[in-house]
Amino acid sequence: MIWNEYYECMDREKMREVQGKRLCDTVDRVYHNVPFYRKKMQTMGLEPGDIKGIDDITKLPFTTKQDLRDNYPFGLFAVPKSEVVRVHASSGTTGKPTVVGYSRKDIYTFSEVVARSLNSSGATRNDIVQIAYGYGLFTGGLGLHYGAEKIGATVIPISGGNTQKQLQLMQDFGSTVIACTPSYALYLSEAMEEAGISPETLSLKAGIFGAEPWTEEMRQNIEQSLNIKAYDIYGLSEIIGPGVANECDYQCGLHIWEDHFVPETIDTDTLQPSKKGCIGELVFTTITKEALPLLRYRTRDLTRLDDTKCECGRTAVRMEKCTGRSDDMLIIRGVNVFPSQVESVLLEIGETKPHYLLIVDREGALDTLEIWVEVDDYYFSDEIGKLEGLSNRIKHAVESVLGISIKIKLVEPKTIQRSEGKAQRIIDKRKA
Ligand code: DLL
Repeated sequence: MIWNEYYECMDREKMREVQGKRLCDTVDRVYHNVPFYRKKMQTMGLEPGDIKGIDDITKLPFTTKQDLRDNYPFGLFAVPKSEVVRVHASSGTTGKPTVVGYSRKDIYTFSEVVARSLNSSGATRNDIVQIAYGYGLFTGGLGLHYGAEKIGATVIPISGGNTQKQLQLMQDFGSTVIACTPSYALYLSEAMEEAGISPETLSLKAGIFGAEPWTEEMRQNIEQSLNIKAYDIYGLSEIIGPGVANECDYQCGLHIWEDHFVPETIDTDTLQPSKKGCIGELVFTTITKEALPLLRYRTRDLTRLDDTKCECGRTAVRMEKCTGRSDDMLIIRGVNVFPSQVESVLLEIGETKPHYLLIVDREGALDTLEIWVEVDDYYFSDEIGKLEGLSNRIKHAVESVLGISIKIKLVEPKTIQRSEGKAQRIIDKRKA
């Protein structure tokens, strides 16, 4: 069963019509209610009437995270504060958080898109969904919560952390679905192993993992260690939170709920639309949001779009699993490096633990990259040759993918800090 067959399987031409109409309404609203957008459009010589359909979207101005910061906290809201029923915020790395707001209708939309996401991950009213995303200003916990209630599932609102309790409830309550970051899923599987809990004895069948990049190799690792099917859920607070897109059973890209969020990909240098099917920066325009409608929001996430029909029957465009953000991209001696490239290689070799950390530094004028990888205890008790052999194998494999020389440091289990939310995989000492 598809949660909202009407929209999820809509003929593409018809979808473009729906999007066009909603886009025109949104542009009209932001022009009249958000001085920031009115000014931007006026500077470009653009009036709401110039936007006649979805093809005109490329005429509109972009919005960036900096624009949200500059208008902190509520400057981009398009409704009076009395209409705002909830706010969320993301911590951000510098100074003030990014604040987002929701009207009652936006909360309804939020639960609708999360309901679709859960449903496309196979969850139904018969499931017990353990929500281990953080509750609070982060959109993960409450976002998943409302969607899971909407499909009629039984919700366990445990929030992030408290790993022993997670395991206890998972066993005692018979959770069938776990929702958390992929890195926390790894942590849970490790804790399970330590506690002598075999995943086969649990009722878990699916995981809804997102909020951070994770590779196909990581998916396999998690699926095996937890004995579940692992689905990718994507979203960002500026657009609504989790549930902007989600995988279906075929796991061949994440369906974007595009009757609410119109995706584009752009070339980051020219800011022009990327060529069809090519990787670019993902950009979203919200077309139903009331409190914080955003035009062409630059996500910094890199992916490509595929609008061919999926085997599941949905026509909703799919974004490829997003394994990198332009912000996460390290430039080391002029070479672009994504942590996900390292993750793929490590997990493919398969002789280490799936916990790693990239440490970037500078020696004189030269950038250096050291990768810490955890290995089993027994490597340290065994003869040193084994450790060296493994270290060399990893070094060569990573170097041949990245094209730069690196250092590998094999470390004992638990050396790298475990994450209850989004994992931190990079320490860039050049910025210190
Ligand atoms: O992370 C919302 C969310 C919560 C998504 C729970 C999924 C599950 P923010 O904190 O605003 O919102 O961070 C958004 O996280 O731009 C991506 O860079 C990254 N991200 C989110 N989901 C994925 C994913 C939430 N599935 C930022 N794969 C986004 C890769 C993801 N990156």
